[in-house]
Amino acid sequence: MTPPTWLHWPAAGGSTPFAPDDLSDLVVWLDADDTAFSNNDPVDSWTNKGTGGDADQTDSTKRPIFKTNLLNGKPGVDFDGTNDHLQISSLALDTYITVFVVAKTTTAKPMFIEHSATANTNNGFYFYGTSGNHYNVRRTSRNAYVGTSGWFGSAAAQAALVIDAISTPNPMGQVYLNGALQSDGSSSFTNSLADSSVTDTLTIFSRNGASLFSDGDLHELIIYNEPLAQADREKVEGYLAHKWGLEGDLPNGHPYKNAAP
Ligand SMILES: [Ca+2]
Repeated sequence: MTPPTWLHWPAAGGSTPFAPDDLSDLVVWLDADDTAFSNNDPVDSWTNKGTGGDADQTDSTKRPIFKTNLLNGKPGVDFDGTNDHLQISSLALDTYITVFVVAKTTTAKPMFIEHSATANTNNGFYFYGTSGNHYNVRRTSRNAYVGTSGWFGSAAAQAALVIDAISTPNPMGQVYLNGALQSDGSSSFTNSLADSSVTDTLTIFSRNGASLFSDGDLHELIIYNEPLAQADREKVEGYLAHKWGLEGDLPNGHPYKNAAP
């Protein structure tokens, strides 16, 4: 027999706890804590829980390695810094997007995520750490941002919860580290941009699979095809921080400092 509907739980419309797909326009969601891989498996294809395609590597020598215990007892995908990378082909991204990364990479070969190979001269996007202790976010030649120093500190590697919101047109872009705003977009890039869509390859932990290979661990990558409002951005920050044991790094006063959303 069919049980009475009042026994069903949770109630329709409720969503507790928060998950990234509670928000619309989720195009990329790679979650190392939700895969079918076993320890030391080469990652040939990382399932994308967003609407875009999976993150693949057809060359067996260029596959990162899944590890079950890399960050506070939780899994991650370990890139070798030599040639490992993953790619999502034919991914459509708008001009204004929001990117979240939970990663730990070395200062010598820091995190690099790129949509199209020539992001500094066309409508592409890239987001990377530089050897000068900075993060750089760029969306076309007219819309750039260089983060303040100190992102990596002096340690060789650092767990990071990173957010980049590309938003209209003032500020041109923002980068957050562990829920704290680092800086708004460069004032030297003041042209407003239409929110147009570009379809290209998203390369993860390398520049176009040809140079600047990141050395370290990726735990979660989330991209929304819109600039998230503050309240939504903070939910994702809180979700990621508590999931990966990084909530102690959230600033005091963050709405999800003490409990996950
Ligand atoms: Ca390799």
